Amino acid sequence: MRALLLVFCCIHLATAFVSSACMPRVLTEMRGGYDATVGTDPSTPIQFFTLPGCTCPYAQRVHIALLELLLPFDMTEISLPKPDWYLKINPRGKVPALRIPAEQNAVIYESAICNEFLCDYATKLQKHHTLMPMDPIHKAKIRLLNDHCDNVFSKTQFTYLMNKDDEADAGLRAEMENALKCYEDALVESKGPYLMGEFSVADLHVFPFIQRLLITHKQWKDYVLPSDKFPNLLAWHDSCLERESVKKSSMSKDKTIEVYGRFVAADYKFGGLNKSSL
Ligand SMILES: N[C@@H](CCC(=O)N[C@@H](CS)C(=O)NCC(=O)O)C(=O)O
Repeated sequence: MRALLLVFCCIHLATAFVSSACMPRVLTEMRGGYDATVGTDPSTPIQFFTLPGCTCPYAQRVHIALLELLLPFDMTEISLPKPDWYLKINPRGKVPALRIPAEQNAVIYESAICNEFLCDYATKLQKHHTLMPMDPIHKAKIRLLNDHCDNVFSKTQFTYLMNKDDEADAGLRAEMENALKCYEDALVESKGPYLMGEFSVADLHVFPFIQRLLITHKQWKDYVLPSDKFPNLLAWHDSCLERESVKKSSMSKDKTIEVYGRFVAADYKFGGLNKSSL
């Protein structure tokens, strides 16, 4: 009985330690009064720079990776217009970005590069979780899926969403479905539940975009992903939604509609034209 109690206490303490070590502190940027480039004790956890309210899909990729890899981090929310000091972190002025006090304050940006770094860093720290398989063919497949997301799929998604010419709608919808087929095919090949079988950087790279698609295209196009064409992709979306990392990094449905409502009203141009006044 005493041995059982001891095992129970050990499990409880271990769980409490892991969750407190991974609980991010949110350091909200206060204009003029705060500069995240100072105060860099090497024992400070990874600094993760994002937008407030989990609105950025690129930052969500990195947020999911940090949580999945159980890497302790502090989250700094950068409100727009971005403060000048932020250009010292990311000269491109975009989120996400990471700063690693334990590695001479190395700075990393671009979500795909941040996530490859985090996978390598977790291996270096001998964490037992990974989101990138060792096999070179599997790695290449993941990079191809991620390239497809950034250079093909996301553009079709936003072009269809923002289109206001009724005659062009069917063609743009078909282009988007054509681009989505790549994920349905990958899930058939992997036999699920995730794109490479196990949850990997391929899933967290595209998930934020498909999560937004399901909400915004229903709202403005009355479009739902057809279950006869995309049965595996719909099941994949639901499996991703059940993960704690996804729940913690997601903006709510109402917030999604509020944010995208502004984009739709303003004819915001996605896909490289992020310099809108919004
Ligand atoms: N290619 C970048 C895209 C990041 C990006 O566009 N982030 C947006 C927020 S969702 C941003 O910071 N936009 C501000 C700007 O372009 O000034 C990545 O993958 O990290």
